[in-house]
Amino acid sequence: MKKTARAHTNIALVKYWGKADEELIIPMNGSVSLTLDHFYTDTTVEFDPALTEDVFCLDGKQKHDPKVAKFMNLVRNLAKKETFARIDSINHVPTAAGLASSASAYAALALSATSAAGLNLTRKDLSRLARRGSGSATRSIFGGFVEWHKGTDDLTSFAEPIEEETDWEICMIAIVINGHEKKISSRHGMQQVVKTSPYYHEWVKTAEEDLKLVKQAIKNKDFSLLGEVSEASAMKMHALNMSAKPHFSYFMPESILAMQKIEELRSQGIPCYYTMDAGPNVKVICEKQNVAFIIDELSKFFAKENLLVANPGPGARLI
Ligand code: FM0
Repeated sequence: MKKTARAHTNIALVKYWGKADEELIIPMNGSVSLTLDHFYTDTTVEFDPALTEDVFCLDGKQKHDPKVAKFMNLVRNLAKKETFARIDSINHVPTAAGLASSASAYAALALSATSAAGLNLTRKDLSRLARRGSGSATRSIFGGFVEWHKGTDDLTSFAEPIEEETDWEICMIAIVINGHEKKISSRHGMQQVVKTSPYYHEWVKTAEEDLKLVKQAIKNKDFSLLGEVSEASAMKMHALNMSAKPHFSYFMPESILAMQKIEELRSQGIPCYYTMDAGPNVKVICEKQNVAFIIDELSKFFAKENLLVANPGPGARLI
């Protein structure tokens, strides 16, 4: 059977940064994210008895990715199946935006591969499975605001929607910054941080409070609380990177410029906050009514085509 699934990326408001179990991808702390509408991955899986190994194509180009093969073995184990599959993935992310994400990739693969294998997993079990591909994918099974419960093992570490269809007009503006920096994958970066940052246990401790506050902010539609906690969580994560041994950073000069501009707008009374992940792009958290003004201001410093607006998006689904 051939099945196609679509899953959207998500941006963490309270970040996941560090694993308690590398093999099962159990995080050190829980996280909360917003699934976005504009950036997504479509993945088609077809099992074919004629194949002697999995064939994976990303955006039309064949790739050798041992992580994908490993993930497909999990699906085969669940389905008690030995057949290999053809996997075709298309990333719908503006070219060179640097926002392509393992979150949408493994959420789409979890749904398409299990469906093509004849399994009908609950969304909770899909979330647990997606987690084995990439931590952030755990959350992309669901739409809107999502919480990943860290759990303690494979059964208890899964995501759940907080508000899947929110009528809160929250937006993200991604400021695309094309850096030529040496890339440090999130997998490697967080590992280095857990092992060597002298501040790591404070991160884990304060994440608990951040989770509580961000959920309270979502419940009460308290934008400034949401923004403050999200911005602080991101900056704490980046501070961990700078305190690791050897230290590293995802900041580029333009990332800092972007963050300063957002702080300036905020001091002028425009509610907006920023977050950053394992790359130089800055994402602005704001409300719909302020998007046009913020874009106008940012376009004095950044090319308009590098300012991408996204709204809350849906969970993974078959198409
Ligand atoms: O999304 O090693 O999922 O909570 O984006 O594959 O589990 O790529 F950069 C911050 C995502 C990390 C925060 O890490 O790692 C977040 C981050 P994996 P991911």
